[in-house]
Amino acid sequence: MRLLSVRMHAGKDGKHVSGAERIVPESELEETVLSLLRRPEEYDELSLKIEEVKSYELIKLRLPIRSFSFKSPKEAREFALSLLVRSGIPKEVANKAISLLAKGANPKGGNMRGAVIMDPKTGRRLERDTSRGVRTVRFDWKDRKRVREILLSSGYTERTVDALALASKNIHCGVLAELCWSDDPNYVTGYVASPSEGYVRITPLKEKGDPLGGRVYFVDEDKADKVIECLEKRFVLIEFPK
Ligand code: PML
Repeated sequence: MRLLSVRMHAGKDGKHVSGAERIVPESELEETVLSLLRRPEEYDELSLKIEEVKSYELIKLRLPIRSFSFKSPKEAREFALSLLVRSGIPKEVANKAISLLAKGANPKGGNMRGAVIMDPKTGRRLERDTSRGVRTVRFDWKDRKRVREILLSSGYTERTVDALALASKNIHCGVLAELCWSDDPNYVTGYVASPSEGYVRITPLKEKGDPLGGRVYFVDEDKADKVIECLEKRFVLIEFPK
C-alpha cells in the first residue's frame, strides 16, 4: 500500500492561519483531505500538497511525558531554564533563547513561521533566514487515531498530539534540546524536550493574551546542515508504545 504525505496550509489576508500534515495509506486519503479541509476556521487561501512517501524511517517514541504547573510565567520560565541546563545547554544560552521567544524571535518583529536554530556553545543563530526559520515537516504518528485517543483520554490536548510527534522527530534528527511555547494567545502551556528530560509540559510559559511564541532548537554548529536537512526532508513515522 502506498503511503502519502498530505500537507495543508491556510492563510487569511496574507497571514498564515493554519497548517497540518498527515502521512497516511492511500486508502485513507479522502477522509484525511476532508479532515484537513475542515481544520481552519476561516481562510481566503488554502493549499493542499499530496506527495508519495517513497522511503521513511520508523522510530519509537522515546520521550516520556511529564507536566508541571506554576503560579506565574516567571517561575515557569525559571523551571524551563533549569531543564535546558540539565539537558546540557549553558545557562546564558538557555536564557537568551527564553528572552528571544518572549520578545518575538523575528528580527522584523513578532513571531517566526519556523524555529530558531541556536548553537549551544555560542548562542549564535544558525538558521539561514531569521524571519522564516526552520520548519519540521514530513512526520506523523504511525497510528494517529489511536495515539490521539490515548493522549486525549489521559487529559492531554490536540496540541500535545502534534507537538510530541514533532519533538520526537526533532530529537531523532539530532536536536539536543527544544524550547517551545505557542503563539496562540489562549494557549499558555509550552514544553522543553530533550533526550535526558523527555517531553516536559510547562504551564504557564506566558500570560494569557500574549501573541508571542515559537520554537528554539539547540543544534551544534558543525552538525547544523545535516540536522536541518533531516528536519525538512526526511520522512519519519513515530510509533507509540502498545
Ligand atoms: C502541550 O500542551 O503539550 C504543549 C504544546 C505546545 C504547542 C505549541 C503550538 O502548537 O504552537
